[in-house]
Amino acid sequence: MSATLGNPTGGAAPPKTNRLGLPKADYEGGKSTLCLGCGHDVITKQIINAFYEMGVPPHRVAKFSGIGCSSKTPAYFLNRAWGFNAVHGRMPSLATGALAANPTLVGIGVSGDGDTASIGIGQFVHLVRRNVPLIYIIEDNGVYGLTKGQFSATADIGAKLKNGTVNDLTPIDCCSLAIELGGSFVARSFSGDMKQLQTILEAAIAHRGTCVIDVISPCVTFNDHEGSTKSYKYSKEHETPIHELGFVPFFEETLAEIPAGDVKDVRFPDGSLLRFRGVGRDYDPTDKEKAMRAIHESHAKEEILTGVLYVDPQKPDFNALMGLVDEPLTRLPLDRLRPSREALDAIMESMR
Ligand SMILES: Cc1ncc(C[n+]2csc(CCOP(=O)(O)OP(=O)(O)O)c2C)c(N)n1
Ligand code: SF4
Ligand SMILES: [Mg+2]
Repeated sequence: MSATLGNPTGGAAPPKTNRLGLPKADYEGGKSTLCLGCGHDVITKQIINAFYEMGVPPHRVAKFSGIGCSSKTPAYFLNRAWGFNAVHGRMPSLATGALAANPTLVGIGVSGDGDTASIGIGQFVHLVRRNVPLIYIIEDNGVYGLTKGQFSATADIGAKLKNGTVNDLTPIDCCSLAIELGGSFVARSFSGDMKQLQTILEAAIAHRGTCVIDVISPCVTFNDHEGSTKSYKYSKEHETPIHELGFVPFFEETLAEIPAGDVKDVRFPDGSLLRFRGVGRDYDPTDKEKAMRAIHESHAKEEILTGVLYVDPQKPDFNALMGLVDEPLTRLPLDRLRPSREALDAIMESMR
């Protein structure tokens, strides 16, 4: 009886669809095998929401990851996308190659704080300085969840493990590092702040260049206790959004959530608009020095500063800097793919 409610034809109501006519189910993936309550699963849900709302065709997406609980998550979203699971910490070089070979794909990488800031730091820094067009999510829980909870390089000084071990090594802040390296979209969020996270992800889909999104994502099994600075309770109490965010994708016209007025608007090349309203602070997300200062001050105040901390939508991405063509290399005929005999002869001649 309940199946007929609200549907005069008597059949099941058709599912809600996005601008491509696809239901949310087309953006989902396999069933998660992570611990119940893991922050990473909440991030997965927001990735599904963001790609659905933005109406990205799932088969136009390439998913990348390394090794870790976080790196398992691309299996739990966008089943119909392409996917590649790299060796621990080596996802950036794979993604760089794949997205150079086919720039028509929307690239999303999911990594962990260990996969990025410990073993993968050498790869991460070069991805950012090259501005490879990849949405790079760090699911940051301060520990190596998959190998039973050792401190990672993002663990705060004074943070305590369950067994009482205290971290006294300086943490790496992936956001300030990314801004320093010329990152063109740098954000921090918290898995417990779902609305902000979804808005950041939607804006990242519109951006062309590396989007570093560091998401505090509590590990409920190994790092959610008293004395942890990445627990759900600590993160909830210390999260400090630096602004309110509103996003209008290029295919919509109005932004009802945040009225114009005391706001800053940033427009992306595709016409999408990101609107920032300050929350009692003098903050400009396009000012690199202010962003760095705000992050440093947040450490001293023990705040977890969240929002889009820095953005430069005009910075050319890696493919543009390299002068690559917009078409996938596999579709180029041989005469466009390799230099002609005359061109090679001229190079040889020049070296005589
Ligand atoms: C080359 C190599 N070294 C070490 C490991 C063991 N290992 C697997 S996952 C992992 C850390 C994962 O931590 P993180 O990236 O923070 O992901 P999380 O599990 O916390 O989501 C380590 C050290 C490995 N798989 N390969
Ligand atoms: S060990 Fe931690 S990070 Fe891994 S699935 Fe469980 S809660 Fe999540
Ligand atoms: Mg981790």
